[in-house]
Amino acid sequence: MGTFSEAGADQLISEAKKNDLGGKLASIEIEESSTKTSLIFSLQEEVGALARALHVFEKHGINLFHIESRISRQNKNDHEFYVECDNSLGSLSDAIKQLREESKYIHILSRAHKTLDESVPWFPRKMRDLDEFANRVLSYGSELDCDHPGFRDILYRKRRKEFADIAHQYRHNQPIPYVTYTEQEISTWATVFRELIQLYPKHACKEFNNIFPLLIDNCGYNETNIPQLEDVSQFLQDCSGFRLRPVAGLLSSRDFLGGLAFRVFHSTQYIRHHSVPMYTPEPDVCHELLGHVPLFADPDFAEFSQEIGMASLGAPDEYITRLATLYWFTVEFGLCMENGNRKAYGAGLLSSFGELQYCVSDKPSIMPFDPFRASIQPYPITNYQPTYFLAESFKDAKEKLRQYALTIPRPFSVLYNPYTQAIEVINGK
Ligand code: HBI
Ligand code: NLE
Ligand code: FE
Repeated sequence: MGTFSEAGADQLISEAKKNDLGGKLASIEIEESSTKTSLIFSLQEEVGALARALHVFEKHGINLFHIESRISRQNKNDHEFYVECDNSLGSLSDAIKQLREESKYIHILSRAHKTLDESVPWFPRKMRDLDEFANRVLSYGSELDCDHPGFRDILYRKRRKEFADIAHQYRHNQPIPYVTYTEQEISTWATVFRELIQLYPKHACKEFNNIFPLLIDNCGYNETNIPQLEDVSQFLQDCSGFRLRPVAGLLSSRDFLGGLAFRVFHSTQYIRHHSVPMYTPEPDVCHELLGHVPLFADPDFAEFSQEIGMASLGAPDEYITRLATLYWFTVEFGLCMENGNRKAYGAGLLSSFGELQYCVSDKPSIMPFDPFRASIQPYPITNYQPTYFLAESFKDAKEKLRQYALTIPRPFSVLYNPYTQAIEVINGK
C-alpha cells in the first residue's frame, strides 16, 4: 500500500531536514511501509536535557536507529533533535505523548504503517477488494422478512434465491450474467415503466430527462423489456466511468458507500413482488435501472456520488451513519430547484410512481439542503418520506458536501487513482 513511493518519502524527509526543521514541511506526515518513525523535537539547552529525553524512549521500550542534534534556528538557546526510531516494539504513542510535555515542539515526519492500520476500520483499497462484500449481505433472497409481500409466495422466494446465487458467485471484472425474466416479472416492469414515464417530463430533473432517451436507444429500456445489468453497466462506463456490480441484497452502509468511492454501484437484479408495483421499501431492478442509472450517467452527479463514497472510507461509525443519512436525503430522496419548480433527482422517488407524485404535492415538508442538518434527520424506511431536502443544484450540493466531508475526523486523506483503480492513502491530511 502507500501512495508515496519510499524513495519519494525519503526525499521529502531529507528536504525537510535540509531546509527548515521546524517549518511547514516538518509537520507533514508521510506514510512509509517500514517500521521506522522519524521525528524532531526541541529541548531547552541545560545539563542532562538530552539524557532525560532519551530516557523517555528507553522507558517506553523504543529502540533508536539514529539521532542527530543541532542548535535550533528559531531559538539559539534550544537544541533540536532528529531521531529515527523503531515502531515495531514498545509504545511509541506513549513516548510521543510524554515527549510533547517535555519539549517545546515535536514534529512527526513519518510514521510507520502500523499506526494507521490499528486505528482505522478496514476499507477497500482496490476495486477488486469489493469481492469481499459479496458474502456480507444483511438480508437477501430466500430469507425474506415476514412482513415482505413475497414472504408467503414460494415461487417468488425461489426466484430471489436464484438472483442471490448470481450475485454471490460474481467476481470483479466478470460480465454480469444475463437473466431471462418471466412473463410475470416483465409485466410488473411494464406497469412501473408505463406509469413512471408519464410523470418524468413534469417531475424529474432535467439531467434525468436528458439521459433517459439515451437509455431507450442504447440499453433496451422499454415497456416490454427489463434491461440487462451488463448492457447498462457498459453504457455507464462510457458516460461517467460508473459501473454496476450485482448484489444479493442490502449491504452495510459502510460497504455500500465504499463501493461508490470506486464509482461502483451495487445493484440488485430481482424485481419487486407483482403485488406492489407502486412502492416497495427494498431496492429492486426497477429502482436501480429507472431510479439510479440515469443520473449515474451524469458527470456532476457521478462525482457527487463518488465524493460521498470517498468520505466514508475508514470514517468512524457515527460518521458512516451520518453519510448514509446524507446519501438517503440526496441520492435516494433528493429534490432540486429548477426554474422555480421542485423536481425529483432522488432514485427512491424516480422509481416509485406513488412517492413521485406525493413528493411534489403540498403534503411533505421541504427544507433547504444543508448537510449538517440533513445528516442528522431521522427518517422512515418503509413509508413515503415526511421531509425532503431541496438542493439549489448538484454543483451546489457537491460543494456543501465537500465542506461537510472536511469535518469528518480521519488521520489521513484519500485520492482515487483511475489508472490503477485504487485508493491512494495520504497520511497527515
Ligand atoms: N445496499 N444493496 C444495497 N442497496 C442500497 O441501496 C443500499 C444498501 N445498503 C445501505 C443503503 N443502501 C443505504 O441505506 C445507505 O445506508 C447508504
Ligand atoms: N420506494 C422505492 C420504490 O418503490 O421504487 C425503492 C426505494 C429503495 C431505497
Ligand atoms: Fe437506491
